[in-house]
Amino acid sequence: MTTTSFKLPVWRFHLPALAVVCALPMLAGSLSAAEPVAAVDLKLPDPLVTLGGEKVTTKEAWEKTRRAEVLELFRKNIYGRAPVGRPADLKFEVIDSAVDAMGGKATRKQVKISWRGPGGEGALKLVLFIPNGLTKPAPCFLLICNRPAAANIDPTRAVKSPFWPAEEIVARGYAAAAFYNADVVPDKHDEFKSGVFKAFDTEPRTAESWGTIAAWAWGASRALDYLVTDAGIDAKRVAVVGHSRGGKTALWAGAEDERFAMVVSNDSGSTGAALARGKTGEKIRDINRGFPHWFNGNYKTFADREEELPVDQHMLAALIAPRLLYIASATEDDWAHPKNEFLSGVHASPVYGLYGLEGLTGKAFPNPDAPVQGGSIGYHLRTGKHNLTEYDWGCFMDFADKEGKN
Ligand code: GTR
Repeated sequence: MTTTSFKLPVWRFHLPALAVVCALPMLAGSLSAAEPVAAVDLKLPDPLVTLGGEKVTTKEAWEKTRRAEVLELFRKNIYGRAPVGRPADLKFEVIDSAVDAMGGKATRKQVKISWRGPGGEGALKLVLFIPNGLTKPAPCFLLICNRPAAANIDPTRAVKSPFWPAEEIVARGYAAAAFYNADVVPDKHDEFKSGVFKAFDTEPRTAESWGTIAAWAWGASRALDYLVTDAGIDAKRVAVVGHSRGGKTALWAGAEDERFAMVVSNDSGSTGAALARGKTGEKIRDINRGFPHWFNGNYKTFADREEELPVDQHMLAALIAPRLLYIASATEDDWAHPKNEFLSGVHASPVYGLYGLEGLTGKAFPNPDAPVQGGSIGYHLRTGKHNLTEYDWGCFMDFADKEGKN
């Protein structure tokens, strides 16, 4: 048995809350001295003005009114509404367990999490490694894996991938958990006839019915339903992590399910962390054309009408407050638009401010490989391509560690 010397992070965990729209002028020119851009007014909706026009100045007002408004706007206009939360008959079956995984450094479990709905049944397989030798339950990183499972989240560890460096995660005192998103529903447009849609959707589907990103987020919550029951896991310190389409999913999972104590969005781009207003690369028209199943019907109507959306993605980031939020970008990922990913964090920060927490307000767009981790919203711009790497994971864990020492 090994012991780890890491300090257990004390992630903040909190309760629900709620939003409208006014113009928030933004000087993009203040972002980076190295790469100046013209001052623009993105006319962002204000997370802190209610639909009734009232200014939100306290965390109580945010939680009581505005947070629910904002969440509802995202359900209605973008991600859709899940027809079910935790199904009554959700089942957990530990189908594999080994105390001597990773050369004795971890306990491995594979858990079949299954459900049944009016239209059929389904299951996801959670792969979990818990560090051995800890004196307390382990905080956990849960990856929503959007790449082939065998090559990326291999429970045998015969195949190792930087996409999920489970050994490194365990070595730092965190439990490493992952599931394959396609277990919930495959990533294809088949008119919502398979997976969890088939199990739970009622006809007719509407323009507000959930899309695939919301379905995967639902799966992350079912994985969390298991994790909170495992005595080896600290239920109050589970982070949800995703890359690209998985990063969009992680943000939505964290917005919908406040049990996640930390949310990590890696290279999530359009309809993930990146602001839609002023976005270059992938726009709303592109994403709906390429992936018509990811979002709801209403979102299709916002093609080339970004500025008419009653929300923008900084408000999705704000829904994570006051929990930890980490946004990561890559220099060669213009399609995702790193600067607009950073700006979501900047403009979500006033909501963190209601809790007396520091976000990214006043922070300059950083140089590559110089993470900004001082507050409750972290950000880095990694040198390189659209990918999830060991460098990214190292930064996520540094951020979680650091917070624990505050
Ligand atoms: C792209 C898509 C992005 C991103 C990416 C991925 O093709 O345009 O929004 O989600 O796929 O998931 O790798």
